[in-house]
Amino acid sequence: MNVYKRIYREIKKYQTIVIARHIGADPDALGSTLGLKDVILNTFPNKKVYTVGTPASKHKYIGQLDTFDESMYNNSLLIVLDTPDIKRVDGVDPLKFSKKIKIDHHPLVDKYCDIEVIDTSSSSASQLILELVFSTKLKLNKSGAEKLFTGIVGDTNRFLFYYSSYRTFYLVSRLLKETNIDITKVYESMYLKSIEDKKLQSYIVNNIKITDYSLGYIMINQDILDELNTDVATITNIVNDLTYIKEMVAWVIFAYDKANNNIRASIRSRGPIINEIASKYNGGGHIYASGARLDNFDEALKMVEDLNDVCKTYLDKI
Ligand SMILES: [Mn+2]
Repeated sequence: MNVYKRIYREIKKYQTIVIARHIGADPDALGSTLGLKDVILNTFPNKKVYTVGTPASKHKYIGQLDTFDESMYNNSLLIVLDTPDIKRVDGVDPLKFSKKIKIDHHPLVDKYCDIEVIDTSSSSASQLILELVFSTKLKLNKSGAEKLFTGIVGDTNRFLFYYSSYRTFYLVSRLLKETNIDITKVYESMYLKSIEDKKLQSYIVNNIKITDYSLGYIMINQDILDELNTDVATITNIVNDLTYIKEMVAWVIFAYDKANNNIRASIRSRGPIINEIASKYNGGGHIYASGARLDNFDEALKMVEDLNDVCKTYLDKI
């Protein structure tokens, strides 16, 4: 039987369903989990469906999360989306559920569920949920469609990245035809920025260093964060706004994370493969989009050297 049909059968069977995703929620993690919840409730109005994990205030437009309590471990189905490693599942211990399903588009890290759909050719977890919906009797509604669209747009950076495939456009086209959502409303919720946010972007552009091999890097310590009146999550996220700068083939923002007393690195690339370097420094991710955690800025400098080597190898080949 087709794996989506098997998943549908489990969804149909369970009265209570808990949907989880990775820590550090992004639009795809939230859009896929909240979108799936909407779709399940639209199809089976009497079920109890909970989306769990720590909320992220800047993405609260996507929807409200539920509070998890221990009683939910009993007799419920767990569906984990967008999360390759068990230690990054937010808010629940997957092993305490008797039935578990994982749907993900990252390369496999841990196998921790009974049914696992891993498709690294998919742009996003939200795209896989859309595929699940269109392959089964699950019924898409407008609010679910908005959330899934948000997730796809988030992970593809508005269909910019290479993994926006014909499948992505096909599924999105069908979504738009069936639900007629207002995409400009979605884009405004996602991309409207204050002038202060744009000034942060200018700070990065004005201060980023570029090596001879087209690696861009910048180190942000606590003093700079205070001076800019921002936080580690906001500043490292600017990495997504630097995609088409001619002088850089890969770029990384390092920033001090006070809460964890370490350095967060956000890395992007438009050619060199960067996730192997990220894994070397306590991180990981996609080939062109990764993150890592470092002990201090000296270690960050070593990572700069490693990334620079990767850029050099890449430039030598093209
Ligand atoms: Mn994702």
